[in-house]
Amino acid sequence: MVRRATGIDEAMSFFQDPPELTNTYQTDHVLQGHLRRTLPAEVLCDIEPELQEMGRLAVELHAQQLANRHDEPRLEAWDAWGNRIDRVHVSALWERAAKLAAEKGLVAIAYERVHGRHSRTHQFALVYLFGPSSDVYTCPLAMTDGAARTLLEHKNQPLIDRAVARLTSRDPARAWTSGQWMTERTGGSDVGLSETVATPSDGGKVAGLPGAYRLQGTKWFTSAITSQMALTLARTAGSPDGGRGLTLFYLEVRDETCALNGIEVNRLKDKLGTRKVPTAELTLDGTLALPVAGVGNGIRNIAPMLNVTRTWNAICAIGCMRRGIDLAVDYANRRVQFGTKLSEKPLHMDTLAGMQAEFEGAFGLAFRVVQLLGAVESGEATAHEERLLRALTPVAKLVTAKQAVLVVSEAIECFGGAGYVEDTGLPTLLRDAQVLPIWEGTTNVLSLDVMRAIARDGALEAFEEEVVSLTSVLQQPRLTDLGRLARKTMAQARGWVVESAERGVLDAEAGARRFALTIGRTLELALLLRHAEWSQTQGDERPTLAARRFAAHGISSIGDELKPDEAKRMFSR
Ligand code: MFK
Repeated sequence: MVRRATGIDEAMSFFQDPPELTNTYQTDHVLQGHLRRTLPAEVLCDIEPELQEMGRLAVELHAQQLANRHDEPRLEAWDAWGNRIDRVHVSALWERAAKLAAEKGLVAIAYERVHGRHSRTHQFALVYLFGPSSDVYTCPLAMTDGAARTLLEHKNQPLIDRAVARLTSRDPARAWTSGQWMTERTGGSDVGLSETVATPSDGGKVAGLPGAYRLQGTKWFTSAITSQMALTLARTAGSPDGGRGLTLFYLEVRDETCALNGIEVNRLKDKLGTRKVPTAELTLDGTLALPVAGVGNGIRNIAPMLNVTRTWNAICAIGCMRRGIDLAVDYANRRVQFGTKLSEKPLHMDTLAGMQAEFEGAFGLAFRVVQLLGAVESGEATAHEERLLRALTPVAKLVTAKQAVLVVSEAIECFGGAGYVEDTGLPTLLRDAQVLPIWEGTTNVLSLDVMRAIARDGALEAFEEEVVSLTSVLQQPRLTDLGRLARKTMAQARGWVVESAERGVLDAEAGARRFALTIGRTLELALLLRHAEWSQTQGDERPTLAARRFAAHGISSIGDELKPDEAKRMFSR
């Protein structure tokens, strides 16, 4: 027995065993069930060894996370002789994660497309396992995936030739990551206010490619400044105000001599969470950059990147929920209070069941978006699937992010005071979860995006069709009852859209968040039910239990609403 405190008789002292992880693929019946239901058997057989290995690595990396808690990024602005070098040092875990991510193909798999429409599921199953052990290395990976997709979508062949092979490389020595520099001091949500200007350079080139502009401005919140390239926005002379007047640019952070491309790193951000991510404030002063898709319509042109990174956000949200629950369940089997293990306490198990139900709902929605993305990218999507992907991406991002904060907060509470103590590593989980509803569009901004998709892209019909098709296959009586609840709530949501449109734009805006959350939870329930129906045929009742508990939490936040002026009056003095 190890003596763990000096001067205390071991026989009289108690030490709590900490929670432990075991291979996070082998112990994850939710992921396994989803893959068995949605993938052809030969695809699952092919990818399962990778999943097993990632589940093993997740445990190993988790131990490294705990051991290197204080290893945070550092900016070395000057060298000994007064030269500005702006070198950013990252943690040892980040260096390892970069190598692993390339070797395991965490971005590449989506572009190699070995398993056709299932390649995105393959990729994101690995990302889901890797994410919570990576100290948010998923951030640069998400942007890298988004950049590759955006360059391909715009068919900019010279930039595809230059960058995409690197962004999707499995060779750590060759692999690049990309930044996504959008936010300025004027706004992270209202990107159309961006002040950075772009002026045609006189013969300037980027990587030997002509037609470069020089950028002048400040980027206020640039995640993962260690990337080799970035996509960014700037306004050319004479362009109109707003997002339409911005242009999407490609730039490389350093030139072939390793000198910074007219970029100064002013400082790294001191943030609540994602502390291992080197997030920087930058000054662009003559940065050479190439337009990706002509001049103008920068926000529309960067949208493919946003949609990919928002999908990563949803997957990372379910990954961190799963991690919190994993640790809390293991702990419940170790911790004894009031005479029995916590796992024997009905109230504690009821609490864990509530968390698990939220996680399983979120899981189904996030992986449905992944499935749709795979179908669209492989050219096999129906018109319904294409419309649904556009509308479901912001819904999944916003609802899963909120669930992640809630579930991870509960997971911390499951440890009592220990969960509040830094060197258990548990507080980091909550801090890192808190970014999920903020970056890549806040809940309110994404709710407005959902309303835009309803107005322009037939999203309401796509949501309805999805709920009907998922619930119409249900046969088990308990599940059909809940299916009726999902359809009823969907009808209520449609009624709200129609009525609020009649009442005017302010009412629709005020209710957008409650509407989007309602749609998200309704679809989560419908997807859970669909999965539960299949699981029953496999003799597995767990998804049915999760669906029942999820429904008991409620799925609608539409009801007796305040009018916008009433909400304002609550704060009148
Ligand atoms: C852990 C994994 C995740 C890791 C990620 C880490 C990286 C984090 C780094 C960042 O956080 S980067 C910053 C992320 N910033 C945002 O997400 C911006 C949030 N704000 C919005 O999303 C606003 O809604 C938006 C800037 C888009 C609003 O700007 P505008 O100027 O009012 O745009 P508008 O008029 O709504 O849309 C312009 C065009 O883009 C329209 O098309 P048209 O020109 O044809 O009319 C829109 O339809 C189109 N568009 C906008 N959003 C779209 C879209 N198209 C498709 N999908 C979308 N989501």
